[in-house]
This record gives sequence, structure tokens and C-alpha cells, in this order.
Amino acid sequence: MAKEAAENGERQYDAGSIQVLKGLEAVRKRPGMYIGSTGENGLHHLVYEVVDNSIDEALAGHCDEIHVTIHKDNSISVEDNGRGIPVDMHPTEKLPAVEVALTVLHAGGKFDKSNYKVSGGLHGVGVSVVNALSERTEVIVKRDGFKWRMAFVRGQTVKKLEKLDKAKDTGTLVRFKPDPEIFTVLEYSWNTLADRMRQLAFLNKGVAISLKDDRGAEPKEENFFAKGGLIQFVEWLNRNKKALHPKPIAFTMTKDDVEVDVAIQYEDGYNENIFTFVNNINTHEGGTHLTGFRAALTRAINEFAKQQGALKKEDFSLTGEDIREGLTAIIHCKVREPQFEGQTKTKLGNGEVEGIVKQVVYEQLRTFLDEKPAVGRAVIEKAVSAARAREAARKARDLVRKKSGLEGAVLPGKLADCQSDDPAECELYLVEGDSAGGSAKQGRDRRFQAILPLRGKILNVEKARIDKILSNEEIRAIITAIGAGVREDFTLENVRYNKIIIMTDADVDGAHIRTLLLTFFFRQMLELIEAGYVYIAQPPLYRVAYKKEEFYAYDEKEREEYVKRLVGNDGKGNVNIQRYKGLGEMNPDQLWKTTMDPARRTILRVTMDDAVEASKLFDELMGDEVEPRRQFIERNAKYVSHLDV
Ligand code: 0RA
Repeated sequence: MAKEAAENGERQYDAGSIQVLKGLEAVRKRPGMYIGSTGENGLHHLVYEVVDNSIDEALAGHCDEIHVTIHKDNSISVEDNGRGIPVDMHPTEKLPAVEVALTVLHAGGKFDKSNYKVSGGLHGVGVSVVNALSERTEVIVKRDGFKWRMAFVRGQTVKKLEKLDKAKDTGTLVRFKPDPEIFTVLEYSWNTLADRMRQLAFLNKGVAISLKDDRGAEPKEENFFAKGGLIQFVEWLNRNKKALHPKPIAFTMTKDDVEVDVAIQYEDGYNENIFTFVNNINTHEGGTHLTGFRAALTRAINEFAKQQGALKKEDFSLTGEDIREGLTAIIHCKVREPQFEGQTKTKLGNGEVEGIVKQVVYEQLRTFLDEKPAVGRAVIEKAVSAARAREAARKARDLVRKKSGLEGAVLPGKLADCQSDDPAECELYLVEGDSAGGSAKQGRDRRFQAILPLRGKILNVEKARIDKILSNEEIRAIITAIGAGVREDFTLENVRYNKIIIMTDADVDGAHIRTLLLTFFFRQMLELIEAGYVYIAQPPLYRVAYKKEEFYAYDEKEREEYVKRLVGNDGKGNVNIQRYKGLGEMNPDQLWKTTMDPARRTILRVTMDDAVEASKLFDELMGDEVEPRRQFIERNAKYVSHLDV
């Protein structure tokens, strides 16, 4: 269409504006194609998109400050001290370049400025997409000695570029307000934005990023800045842990046009925490850079061990898994034309990167180990003990395996199983305490609901090694009841219940047991969470009764509403309010009505969409520090997104 109009001799300007309209229409019609979703993730993605442009300017060496503000109306502004988006006429579009950048889809590439632009995946779709999905956008540029301004509504220019006062410095400010016609969620989350800004500051050393929240009575602000880059990133990840060596191992090398930036630090725990990025994008699904890194680490450490004569007494060699026990690492690659694959487009596909990372990491590690053999010996000692534990775990797992699955299921004695054997309709309630377990057994619908009471606090699975975890009685009961094994043996198809519902008291102990169980599933049966099989029951906090009527309230606000409804605003009358401190205070019938009956209950599905965040929270919970643990319990709700009826 646009082309035809131009060929018919109409002005280019009209052709351009038709193209703009078509672009806008496409974005507004299928926002998900450009930003993933129109929910919470998509909403936050708008901010990342704008900030990415400022980061690109920083990567090009022209910007070292980025200020992000959440305004009272949930509009966002992103201001940087870069060169400013150009305001001169764009040679082919016949519009000021800044207008092209804001209104023409994929205009970003036309400027072709920085070396490793954030592109591919969901990132890099350009500010024009943000503009198209915003009720209102304003751009202020300081450049060429002046301040300039433009405004847009739903992506269309409503105020042409105007020249304002003189300005000595340079920079760009983009302010946008997400369109309520597009987004189902409009409220920004401080934590989500702060996590990403912190991450960006670690990944781009020397760039100062501030985040300000003007929505509350008191403005809130946090500044992110890491002169040490990835080194500070791993130190921060390990901040609640005991490191095996004080200084992270770190290096940056460019080979065949690929920049490889790595920081590594071992800690005395048992998990592997490797986070990978490509051009600032979190590659949750890994890819060729991760494969190359792992191969290099395994080879370098094994060769060093051999050279040190460290494995002479042992009748086994170190596997990659042994060597990654207690490892915290960040790998950040800059790749010119990244290919992102995988379900969420967060897996690096470029084949050439594997060999490059492998070679760089291998060489750098060998050099490091030669210079600091003491660190190498500590790593080997840890890996050897991991290998011994692996042997012990195999034996323990054989034990668990014999008790479940193929070899004739012997279900745990405490389990009150359900009658159905169709996993799709079966539910397993993990219930805190024997007394609540008893009520649940009496109150349930035994056709499809199974009950497993858990006594006291289950083992802290984060701090224990797999062999010890598997010899814990409560844990074994859970594993055998679910019937699908653990870790690399875990088989989703064998799961006996498609809903596994954690039901604990509404107090601190209950929250603790719930997080312990979540940690266990996260570490040992991740697929169970990914499949959306894990839920949290929502028992009521209050029973509100008046004469013959009764209501169950799930929070204070609801309680007040019921009281009002029953006796009016003056609050007179004998309303009986009972606060449930534990599940045990409910009789079987009440427990069924309020918490277990699928027709009336609410259960929350546990989701896990951000591995960095998840692992961070679990680490905080399980670390030695008490305060982060308390904070985790408070924030735990974040994990859990609504649903099911
Ligand atoms: C194109 C060219 C130049 C700068 C930018 C784009 C630019 C874009 C954004 C978006 C947010 N902040 C930004 N800062 C800069 C520079 C052209 C030149 O001066 O040579």
C-alpha cells in the first residue's frame, strides 16, 4: 500500500505516514508478538526496551548514567546522558530522526550505531513498540545546543518536534504511560524493576543506574553501580554464603569477534548456580556459551587434578556435576548476530560460540590455576567429596527407587491415598502436623484426594547433600507418594497426582514449612513446578458468625466486610469472630468447606518464571543469615500467582 501511494506520485511524507500507521496497527493488534504478553511481564518489558536503548548508548561509550522513575500514575521515565536521539531530518523518511525512531517499526537498525546491540529474542524490538502500546509518550532530547520535545498518543505524533531552550549537555528522556486498552496489569513492581536494573548495572560496569519510585507517600530510590562488573555480581550472589576463596576468578577476552566475560566463585554449599547472558539478555535456557563453559571447566579442573596427583587414591574420576558443586558463575557473551532459540527465545543457538567460549575459558582457567594452585586444590577437594557423595546418593536413590515405581509400589504408611488412579484428577495434600492431617483425612473427598501428613519441620534441603536428603523419612514419604523419582531420575509421566497442594498453618512456622517444601521441589523436582502441578492451599484466617449465618474470611479486609454486612456500620450486635491460628482448629467439615472443596476453595499455583530471582530467594531463605530468611517469608507471596477454582 505504502509503496503504491509513493509510486502514484503522492508525497513521500504520506507514504511514510501510511507505513507508520500500518506498523502501529500491527503492534497494537498483536502486542504479544512484540513484547511477549500484555500482563505483568509485557508491562515491565516496556521499561527494559527503553532502558536497553540507553544501555546501547552506554556500550557505544557515550553514556554513563541512566535514571528510571516510576511516577505516581504508573508512567515511567527513562533518562540518560548519552548523545541524544538525533533530531535532524531523516534522509529517506522525511521526518526528524527522533520521530522515525519513535514511530517506525524496527527503526533501530537504521542507525546502526553500537557494536553489540541488544537484539533478537524479545528485546530489541525498539522504542516505537513502546510508543505504540502507550496511551501517551513524550520524548525530550538535549542535543546540538538545544532542548527538543515531541509527544505521541498511542504511537501517533500529536506534537511535532519543537525546539525549546538552549542546553549545554546532551541526553534523552523518554516518558511513557502504558495503554490500559492494551495491558491487563498497569501497576509496576518495584522488585521486578529493581532486580533488572541491578542486573544491568552488574553486566555493564561503570554505568550508574538509579531507580526511583514516586508512588508512595515517601519517594523511594535505589542506586545501582558496579565498578567491578561481574566480579561484584558473583560476590553479591554469594553474599549470604561462605566462599571457598575470597576473590572470584574473573576474565574478559575477545576471540573471533565474540567477547567472553566470566566471573566464578565457589562457595561451601551443594548447588550449581550458573547464570548466562548474551548482549545483556538473560539466557535462561542456556545454549552454546553454557555448553562451552561447562566443557572447559570440567577439562581444566580434571587436568589440574591429574597434574597435582589428587585422584591417585580414588577409584573414580570427577564428573562435570562434581566440579560444579557449590559453583556460582556468570557468563556474559557479546555476540554480533545472536540467534535465540528455545521456548522462550532465551537459548543461544550460535554454534561458533561454543568453541570460542570453551577455548577462552580453558586457557584462562589453566593460567589461573597455575598461578593460584591453592584455590585449585580447594576446588578439587570439594569436587572429590561431591564425587563420594554421588556414590552414596546412588545407593540411597536405589533404595528409594526400590520402594516406588516399577518394583511394586510400597506407599508410605502415613499416606491416605485416594481411590482414583487417574493422575489428572488426583490431588495430594501435604498437610502440616498429624492433627490437621487427621481432619483432612476425614473431611476430604476420598475418591480423588489423598492426604500425607508431615510431622514437624522437614529437613532443610538447601543445606544438606542429596544423600542425606534422600535418607530423611518425611522426604522419602513425599517422593514415594508422588512416585516419579528425584533429580535426573525424575519422570513427569510417573507423577501420581497432577495437583500437589501444600497446606500449612497461617503462621510463621507454616510459612517456613511451605518454603522448605518449595525449596525441595525447586531443587529436586523442578519439572513438577514447571508443569504447574504445585499449589498452595488458602485456609481462611477468620470465621465470622452472627445468629445463624457464618462467613469465612481470608484476610482482614474481608473480615471487616462480613462484619459490616452482618451488623451494619455501627458494629452493634454479637458478632462472633474466631481467628484460626492453625488448621487443627477447624473440624473436618469446616476444612472441607473452606479449603479443600474444589467448588469453593482457592488454591494458588506456584510458578517459576525467573530462575535468577527464584534461586536468589531460595538462597536467602536458606543462607546462614536470619534477616534475609525473614524477608523471604514475607515476599514469598510473589512466587505464587493466582489461580484455580
Ligand atoms: C541514534 C544515533 C545516535 C544516538 C541514538 C540513536 C540514541 C538513541 C537513544 C535512545 C535512548 N537514548 C538514546 N541515546 C542515543 C547518535 C548519533 C550521533 O550523535 O552520532
